[in-house]
Amino acid sequence: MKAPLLSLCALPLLALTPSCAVVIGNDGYVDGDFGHGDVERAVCVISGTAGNEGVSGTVTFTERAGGILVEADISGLTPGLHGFHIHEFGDVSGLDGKSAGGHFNPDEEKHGGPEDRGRHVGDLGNLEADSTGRAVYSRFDDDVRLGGRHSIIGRAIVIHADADDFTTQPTGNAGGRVGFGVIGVAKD
Ligand SMILES: [Cu+2]
Ligand SMILES: [Zn+2]
Repeated sequence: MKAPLLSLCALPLLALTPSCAVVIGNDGYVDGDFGHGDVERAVCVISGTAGNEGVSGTVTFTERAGGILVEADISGLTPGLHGFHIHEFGDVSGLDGKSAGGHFNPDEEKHGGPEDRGRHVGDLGNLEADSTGRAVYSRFDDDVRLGGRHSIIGRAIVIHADADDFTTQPTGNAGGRVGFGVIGVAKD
């Protein structure tokens, strides 16, 4: 929940349109109103890329005090670690996953691990699939947002063939893209 501290319209001529509202939320970010209202939950349904059709699952992002709770439950992976990122574009038209672009990085930081300072906003670390190919992930993140400059709405989740090493620039050397989906607004 945001407690708006300030709401103003810079230009009187624009005062008739709700889209001119500027709200400084208690997360310190200036949030434009992109028509999403105050989004508190987002969801991404994962599909397999070409050749990886067995990959499926769901990723959710839920606003909580102190950050965004990121939860994933993915099946159809090979056992072991798989790079798990938010990529810049919610474009899943390319069946190899490449149309999603690179890691979401609004602050032009270096690639890193999820607990690193100054990482890409999209750097969520790795999923770890068990011997049946199922990966369950749950952690709080204080870089991703559901509004404002760090908003992940309309961007993509990409799951990779290999582990993210948190070091190689700018990708983490996580290999090909085996699963992807677009992050959308979810019912609260
Ligand atoms: Cu990635
Ligand atoms: Zn990255």
